[in-house]
Amino acid sequence: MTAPVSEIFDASEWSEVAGFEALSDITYHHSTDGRVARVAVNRPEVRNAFRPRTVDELYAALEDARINPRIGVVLLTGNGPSPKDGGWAFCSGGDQRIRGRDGYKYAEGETASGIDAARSGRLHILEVQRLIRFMPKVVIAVVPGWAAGGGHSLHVVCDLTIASEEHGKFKQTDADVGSFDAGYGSAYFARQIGQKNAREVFFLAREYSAQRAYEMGAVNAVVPHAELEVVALEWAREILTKSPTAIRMLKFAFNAVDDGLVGQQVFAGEATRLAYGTDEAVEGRDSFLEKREPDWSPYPWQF
Ligand code: S0N
Repeated sequence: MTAPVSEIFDASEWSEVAGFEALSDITYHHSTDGRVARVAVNRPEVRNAFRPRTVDELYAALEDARINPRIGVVLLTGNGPSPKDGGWAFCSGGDQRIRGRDGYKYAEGETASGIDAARSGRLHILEVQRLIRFMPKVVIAVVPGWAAGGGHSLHVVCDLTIASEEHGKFKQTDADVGSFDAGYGSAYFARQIGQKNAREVFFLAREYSAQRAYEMGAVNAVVPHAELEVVALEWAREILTKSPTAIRMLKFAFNAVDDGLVGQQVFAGEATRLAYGTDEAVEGRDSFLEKREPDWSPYPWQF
């Protein structure tokens, strides 16, 4: 079955991904050369708001991209336009129709008393944020319309953002709807665009054009709507010409300063991985296995 995709989606560039035929809330494609993933929220009638099922599907597709050694760049976007009014969206955050006092109902139609207590109130969009943050691939937010609420946070946590000149719009509605992303969505956003700007975006919950978001430093490029996905794929292909190890180490280096001990742990893990590839580390392992003293003499105390 071919899922409906976006008006600005070029089907000749993409293939559906085997094993992901049953998706309902997102679409998931790989570029024909298998090196770029395109993950798109596919609920344009509600400005691509996410419900728990959407988040589950986003997580599964992003995790698949993370562990695929051919994939180096992920494009995260929203399909459109809305069949109801022609509006475009990247993502408008949590689906407010199913947000209860006890968190998000897992399935539409669940009553408060029927909610699985183990899943009640679980804000697992934060797990998607962490997957984007910690995957050793470049994730580009491709914003064809509204990035609002938790959708705004998703663009914030992506490595880069490219927005539609005509339809790209940004708004942090959290304070309008009694919600707050107190993690990457706000604190890290302030690191990106400065405290005063970030506080304005959250405290006033105004609408910002793609151009204004670019001027604030929240967006990398503003491009004509019809060319949005073309440009995003060009950026992805340019990144793919670079050293995968250099890109991975750079992403984790950029992250580390804001991620505390977790950031250090992730960066250190990559350093250890590099060290294991040296003759020096092999000598340490072999000396243990051969029950002898290690011979470090070939390895100087470098300066
Ligand atoms: C996006 C906005 C500004 C677009 O306005 P516009 O163009 O005037 O369109 P509308 O007519 O308003 O919308 C068209 C149709 O889409 C429905 N709709 C839009 N957004 C949502 C939504 N989020 N949930 C459900 N429906 C939505 C409209 O109702 C309309 O439907 P019809 O045609 O039937 O009338 C504007 O739509 C807007 O402001 N949307 C709401 C944005 C918002 O407040 N989102 C929620 C913010 N909070 C979160 O996202 C929290 C979730 C989260 O990410 C999080 C973060 C940290 C910790 C926890 C969480 C967590 O998971 O909760």
